[in-house]
Amino acid sequence: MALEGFKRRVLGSIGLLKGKRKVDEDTVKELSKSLRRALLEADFNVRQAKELTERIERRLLEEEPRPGIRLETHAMNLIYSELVRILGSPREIRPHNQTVLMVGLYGQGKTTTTAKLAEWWRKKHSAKVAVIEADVHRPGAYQQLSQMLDGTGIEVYGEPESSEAAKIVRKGLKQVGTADVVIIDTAGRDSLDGDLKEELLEIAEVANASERFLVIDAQVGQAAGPMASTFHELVGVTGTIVTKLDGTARGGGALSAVSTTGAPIVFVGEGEKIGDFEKFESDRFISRLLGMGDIKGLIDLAPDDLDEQEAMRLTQRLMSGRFTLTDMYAQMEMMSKIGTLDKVLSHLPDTMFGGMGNMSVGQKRQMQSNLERFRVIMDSMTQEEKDEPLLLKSSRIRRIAHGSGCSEKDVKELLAQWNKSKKMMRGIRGDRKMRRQMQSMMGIDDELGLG
Ligand SMILES: Nc1nc2c(ncn2[C@@H]2O[C@H](COP(=O)(O)OP(=O)(O)OP(=O)(O)O)[C@@H](O)[C@H]2O)c(=O)[nH]1
Ligand SMILES: [Mg+2]
Repeated sequence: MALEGFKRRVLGSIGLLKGKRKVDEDTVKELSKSLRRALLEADFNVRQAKELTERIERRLLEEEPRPGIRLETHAMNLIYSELVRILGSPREIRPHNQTVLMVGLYGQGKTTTTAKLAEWWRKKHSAKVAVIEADVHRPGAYQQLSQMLDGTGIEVYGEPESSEAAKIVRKGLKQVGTADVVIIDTAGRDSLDGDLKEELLEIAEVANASERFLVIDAQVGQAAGPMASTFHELVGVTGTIVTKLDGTARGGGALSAVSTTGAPIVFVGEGEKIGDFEKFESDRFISRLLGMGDIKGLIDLAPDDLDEQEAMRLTQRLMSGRFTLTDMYAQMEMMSKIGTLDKVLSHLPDTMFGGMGNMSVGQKRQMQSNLERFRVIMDSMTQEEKDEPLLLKSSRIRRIAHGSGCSEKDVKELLAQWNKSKKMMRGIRGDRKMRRQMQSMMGIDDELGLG
């Protein structure tokens, strides 16, 4: 089932609670049934769907929503946390004494991921990593892998002329003997037919790998479960890597794969370049799946002195419609505390903040340098001026420019930016859908007086 469908169905199930102040058993049963249907259509296996919905049912009946939180939001949070639970806590895989076998269907990103993973462990863990190209079917596979790893110093073993994959692996393992980690890339399969099955089994036997990673394209929907189960029977999958999460797909097929194999997602691929690779975090993934944006990711970027509460308070204030220079200042301060804007924006839903998530790198850089300048200027303002920027006529502007060592033009630019930001915030406020999305992400309800 297309992922949009999954999200729609989940929202539809939750919709059954609309307008209710308390849960009743009938509604919960109905919700659970509808949710189970959604999960089954998303290729969850029957047992898993049953367990999941039973837990949600129980929690809905037993747990009171936090004060001020609507029942629907409460249910969404429960579903979210249960889905996260299914994906499990991410496994820590130490790059030491490991042989990793990469398997997966044709074109899913195995070769690219082999290179990414090798580089990840080399760079982040200073591990001595080697790779073996055991794909004897894709022309140029060895070259593709070597090219990606060019300049990293990672050893690439391959025999482009050979057609005997298992032999390559045997020789390769000997050759790279002293490496901490050896990663083996294998041939893609259209489907797992006889010969290829045979070949993979042979490779698996020779490799005797400590980890078998299933590489799966985020776009794979319905087919993911059965596909994963075939590979699982063959090699015993121990970890899942989801690729192409930089695209529009949200990666729901991966959930079915994980629920079939029980092998947690360990890493995700987010682009074609070797560095476009991240350790997997289940809560971010589910947020994305349910279209909630990566707000958790945003909060995670914050250092210790910036807690979730503060982030929420700010969001609330921004959405309240008041938007003084002080608010903009707080927003800037938070963003600069959190890190570079670039990092922040990449974690927001594309449409949020008037499409800021879509800004080009150049635009983002420009904004970053503006922010720094603005901050200096604002330090020369009185509190009253920051609260009521409309007070800032030419004599005050002159004074502030002088005090901050900037030009009057700079000060005017800041005011123009404030005007623009204010409009943008109004835009968000006026956009009901966006507002709701933001509020539900933050666990904020309409009743809290945001209207
Ligand atoms: N955007 C994006 N593209 C990716 C990602 N991972 C792989 N690709 C692209 O997907 C295509 C296929 O990737 P490969 O690594 O060759 O896939 P493969 O599974 O080795 O393919 P075969 O060897 O033919 O089975 C290439 O064009 C990659 O650049 C990713 O995370 N994001
Ligand atoms: Mg390949």
